Amino acid sequence: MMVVSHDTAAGTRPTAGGASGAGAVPQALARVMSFIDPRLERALQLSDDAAPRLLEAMRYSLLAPGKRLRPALVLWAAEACMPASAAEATPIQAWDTAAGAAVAVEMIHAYSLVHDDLPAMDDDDLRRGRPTCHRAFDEATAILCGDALQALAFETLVGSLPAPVAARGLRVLAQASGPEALVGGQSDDLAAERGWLDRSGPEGREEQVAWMERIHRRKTGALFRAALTLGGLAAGANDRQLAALDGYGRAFGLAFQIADDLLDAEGNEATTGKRVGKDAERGKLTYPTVLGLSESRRRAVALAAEAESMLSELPASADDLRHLASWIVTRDH
Ligand code: GRG
Repeated sequence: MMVVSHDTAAGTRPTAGGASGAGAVPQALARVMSFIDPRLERALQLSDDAAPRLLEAMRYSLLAPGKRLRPALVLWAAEACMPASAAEATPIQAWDTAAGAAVAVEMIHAYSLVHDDLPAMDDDDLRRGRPTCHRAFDEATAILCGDALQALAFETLVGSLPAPVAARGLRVLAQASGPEALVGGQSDDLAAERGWLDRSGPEGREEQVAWMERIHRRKTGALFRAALTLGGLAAGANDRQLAALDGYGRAFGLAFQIADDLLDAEGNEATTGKRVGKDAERGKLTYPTVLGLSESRRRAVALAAEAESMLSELPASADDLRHLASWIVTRDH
């Protein structure tokens, strides 16, 4: 039973007792959501100069009920990197320090989902259990909504950290969102799907796995790693701590993606809140199509264990991160 003591407006970190290990993750994510959602709302309290329809679309997309994985990674990384005594005494301090970074990363994620769902890209009608942004509004508004969320992410991040940390953080978030990461991975993914490649596609199992990893490392993994790094930077992490978080993020990102492919192959619309079975329909390379279901599951579990092992030198305050790695490969949404 969760013992909730939260005052999200004042910024208190809710606490809980109850389930342990991966079983505790849904409650831990619920605590992240109750901490971060009021801050997402506040970040969208803009002046009258923000066009009303645009602002409505931004609210619709950013506040939709996602898992808030990326804010969780930011906040839990910050907590893991606080000096042990301080983290135990005042975990809330770590969350408060990193809150702006957590909001910024969720904005980038929400923008990428809005744009990915557009007819010119993945052409989806359902996202987070609701009509996609361009369905609920219109295509032009959805494009502008993504553009605006992206710009606001950087404004939010820079205003939330002391200058030298902010400069480093901005570079981290910009790289993870840019042509060598999120956008580049998306572009190559589309190129493969639409036959725009100037070479034949990957052949043979190993080449296909390497191909998928190169796409997902950029399209999905880079933002997870940026989230962890930003949380660490906000908490004043040292290089060893940052390296541990990054090693965790690499393995976690791939484990997440394999699990996502498995959900597309085996999950259902009611629990995932999005259309499933699309990858197979489009003949897309996925872990289950290349490796089969059981080998994909085996790799996901091994990667989750690898992610957890990367945190061996971090204190007990990294436990939420540890548990998240095993939960990510067993989730149903
Ligand atoms: C348009 C620049 C641009 C990039 C799009 C995010 C993305 C790149 C594509 C989304 C397509 C997709 C399903 C990718 C797989 C991984 C992924 C990002 C899944 C959604 O993330 P979750 O499960 O979503 O964390 P919630 O809704 O819970 O936040």
